[in-house]
Amino acid sequence: MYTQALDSPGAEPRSPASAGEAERERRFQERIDRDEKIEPKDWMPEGYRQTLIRQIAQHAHSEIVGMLPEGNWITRAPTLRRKLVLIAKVQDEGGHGMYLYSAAETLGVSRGELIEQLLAGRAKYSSIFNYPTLTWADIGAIGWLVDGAAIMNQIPLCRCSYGPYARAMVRICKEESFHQRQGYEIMLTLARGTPAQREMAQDALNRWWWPSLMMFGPSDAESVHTAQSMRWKIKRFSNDELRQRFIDVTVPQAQFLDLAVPDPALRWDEASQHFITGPIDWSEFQTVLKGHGPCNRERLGARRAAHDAGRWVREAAAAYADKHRDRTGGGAERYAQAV
Ligand code: FAQ
Repeated sequence: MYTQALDSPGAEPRSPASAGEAERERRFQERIDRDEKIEPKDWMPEGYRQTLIRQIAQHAHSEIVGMLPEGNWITRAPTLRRKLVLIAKVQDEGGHGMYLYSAAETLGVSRGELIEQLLAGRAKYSSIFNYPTLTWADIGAIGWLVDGAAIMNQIPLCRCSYGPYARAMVRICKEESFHQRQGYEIMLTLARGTPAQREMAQDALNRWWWPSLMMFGPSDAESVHTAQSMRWKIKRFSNDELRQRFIDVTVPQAQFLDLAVPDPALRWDEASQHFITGPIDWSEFQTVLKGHGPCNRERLGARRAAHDAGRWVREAAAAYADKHRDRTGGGAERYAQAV
């Protein structure tokens, strides 16, 4: 995707073209080291801008595609209360996508361009959303595990060096926290329910556990962007550090539910005070990233169909903007561009 425009991933910042450029990069890094926020109109190295566009766009796409697995259950939620909560959650995710596209736009890329990359299959979104939601318990497991992993990854992003991304993450994290609790509450209800409900909860944990661990990205040894992103304070922790934190808080939650984590090698290590898991099957992660996960085709197909179905709304908004441009001084036009 956009990374192709970058220097070789994980490499040192580009050798500056001039002494002036070197001086600007030095001052930029000093600002980062002082924990100052970088704002859209500030000078920034091209690699920093491109890294942020890549990460924020991938994050925005994940929120939008992430609406699909849960959206699948809105019509079949078991009670009116569950239905209301699920609709609100899925709507929140759409909102997160919108904030994030807006944050990316402050870096000089248009939302239309990013959406076109997604629909053309040239952009990444989180691997986790290429798995199917087979039963109602999957909605509980997504809230508990997927939102739980998302929070673990995203709380540090509230301190990201780029102001618009950091500020968007504050509200997103508050909402994700509610999402995580609603998921855990579904799991608790099922785990304390009938034997069939309990079995459904266990089956969902079996299927979502390993893909949730993969959400944090490749191991530190394989992660191409972490070192540079941490120097720029875009990322504050490595993929493995965040994955370990997630494991350490989630295993006791599974124990409270009296459900078994599907990992025979899982053990508590007294020396390090961490839960140690068995090996992650990274070949599965790579398969999903290459587009061959269980639902990759279905997800992109659904997004393309939604985009086509919404064409008349965009056209109507553009026509409205044209008609009222003079009267509103451009306000309606800005509205049309935003929808
Ligand atoms: N899936 O060098 P790294 C959510 C790619 S939101 C797909 O370690 P980086 C809310 C990575 O892009 C979930 N691709 O990369 C919700 C790179 O590819 P590239 C999304 C992945 O950027 C809940 C390559 O592998 N969250 O769940 C994945 O330093 C419920 C090398 O990796 C965010 O996007 C993956 N899992 O670290 C919604 C958070 N992992 O670009 C609905 C922001 C890695 O070179 C329902 N993003 N890759 O072609 C981040 O924190 C980082 O981008 C990481 C990856 C940690 C995801």
